[in-house]
Amino acid sequence: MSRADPLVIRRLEYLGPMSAPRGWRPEPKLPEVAFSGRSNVGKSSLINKLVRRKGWARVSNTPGRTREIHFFDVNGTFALVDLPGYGYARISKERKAEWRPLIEGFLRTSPALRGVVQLLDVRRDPTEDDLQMLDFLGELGAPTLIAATKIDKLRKAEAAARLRALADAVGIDEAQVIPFSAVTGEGRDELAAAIVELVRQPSWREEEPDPASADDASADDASADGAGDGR
Ligand SMILES: Nc1nc2c(ncn2[C@@H]2O[C@H](COP(=O)(O)OP(=O)(O)O)[C@@H](O)[C@H]2O)c(=O)[nH]1
Ligand SMILES: [Mg+2]
Repeated sequence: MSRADPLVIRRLEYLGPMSAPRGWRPEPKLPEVAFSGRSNVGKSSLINKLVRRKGWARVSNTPGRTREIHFFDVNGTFALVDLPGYGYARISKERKAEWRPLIEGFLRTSPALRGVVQLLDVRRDPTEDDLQMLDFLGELGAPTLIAATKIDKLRKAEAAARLRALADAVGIDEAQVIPFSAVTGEGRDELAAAIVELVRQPSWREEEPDPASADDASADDASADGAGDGR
């Protein structure tokens, strides 16, 4: 019954952290897939399962402590981007708001971003932060996969009902939700295959005009210089 692994991990390399909007980040040489979710949703566990490394992305007992964006080179094929977990109740309001400019700035500006894996705990209703993130991704137009985490915590019938409720709550088709368990490995290959597919697609952003190659645009700029717009 074992099918071929859609994502064999041959090489894994940590590329470094981004800690501020417009701060250092690795050269965007590889297509990027970002992982988003609130603290404690199971993001580190999911990433470890995905890349088949125990303890690769730190499974933290103090959620909310990781405030940087971490970049990993997977097989030299794509960059796995681990976004900071957001919305942990125990940290102050001020702290809570820190994630927004960093995460949203990255998602808005990275030229290499191909899509986002949004994690939702299958047992819980999406939080206000979850819904805001999904709205933001919708506005951006970024291809988004939904992973419903900790599916092993529910019995089959319960899980099916919760998956339906979750899909309803975020307004997407149930078929777009990938049930996932870091404990049993359920959903690992399905998620891996979806990511591989995402990485193969051209960026949804490439439909926008490329300013570097737009001759007409520079001609317009030149004529605008003489227009005396006061700058
Ligand atoms: N039963 C179960 N527990 C999980 C699963 N994924 C994560 N956890 C647990 O949930 C807690 C938070 O996981 P972690 O990966 O650190 O979440 P993060 O804060 O989103 O990175 C830890 O105690 C994990 O052991 C899962 O699929 N099944
Ligand atoms: Mg974590």
